[in-house]
Amino acid sequence: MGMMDEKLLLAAEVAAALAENRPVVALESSIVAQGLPEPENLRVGQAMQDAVRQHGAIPAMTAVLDGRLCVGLGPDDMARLAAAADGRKCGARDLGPAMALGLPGATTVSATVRIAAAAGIPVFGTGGIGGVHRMTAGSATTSHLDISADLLAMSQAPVAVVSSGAKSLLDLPSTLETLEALGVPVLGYRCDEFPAFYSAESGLSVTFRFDDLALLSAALRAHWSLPGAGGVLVCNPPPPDLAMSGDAVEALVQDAVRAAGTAGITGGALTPFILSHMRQASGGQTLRVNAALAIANAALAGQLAVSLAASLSTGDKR
Ligand code: PSU
Ligand code: MN
Repeated sequence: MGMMDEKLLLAAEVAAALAENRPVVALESSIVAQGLPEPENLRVGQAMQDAVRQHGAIPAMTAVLDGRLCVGLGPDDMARLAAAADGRKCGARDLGPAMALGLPGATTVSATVRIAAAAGIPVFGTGGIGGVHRMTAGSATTSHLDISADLLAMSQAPVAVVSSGAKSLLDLPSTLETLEALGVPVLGYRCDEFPAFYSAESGLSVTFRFDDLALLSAALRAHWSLPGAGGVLVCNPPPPDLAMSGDAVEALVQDAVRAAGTAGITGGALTPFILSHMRQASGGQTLRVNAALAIANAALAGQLAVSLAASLSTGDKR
């Protein structure tokens, strides 16, 4: 069956689970290689995998290694990705070139969605998705159009992405409008507001709220029963014991954006600068929230994968 199969390297337990229609959860590796600082990155990557297992599913973290798309990474693979000097942050468009060049690549949401779809994994857990960057004066994070490939990729493949929304340094209204234009449902799991990553408060609404996993699974199956339907964003607010207020986060963003302006930081260096500035200015709180929400989202993704697999085996096939 051609090129895709020989280029997809499924870990043995992932292949076995998929063959038996048991629940699997895709996880991204950019959060480990680029998203979090050492040593939190490897700890969180492992904790996300453990959380998926605790809920009865098999974790499948994705990456490009040795010219192949790996689905299911062990601790050594994660460490290798995090340490790779020539490692790339791979979006969906970067997968082919990185494979051909044999470069190690950590996958973002857009790349992970594409690989999950190729492997037949319908549920994916992550921290937060990329979105539309702010361009308004004063609080701008970019001087030019910058829209994450995550949004388009989510519209192109039938994968449910469990996340705590998008980071509040993004333009959240424009991010939601883009998801609407792309036909991606934004579903709140036990929340009415679109989460703003560090904070549960954005003042923006999800399209529908679900309080029950079986009903959420039914919504996914119904969505995917229509021809051409793509992905779904499932929103899980950050854990309440750690979540910050919307105002506190906004103040941190504004401060960081000002500091970036003063330091002349632009382009690809901007987001990492802002995140690390916020980390320091909050005494590490943003990092604690980030770690906790990523693990909680992996846990919810595990539960959702279990519920979806159960509904597929008992109900009519989709
Ligand atoms: N949000 C996080 N941590 C991350 C990212 C997003 O809380 O590490 C990563 C994800 O991999 C996401 C990517 O897909 O950043 C978006 O990057 P860009 O805006 O360049 O598309
Ligand atoms: Mn971008």
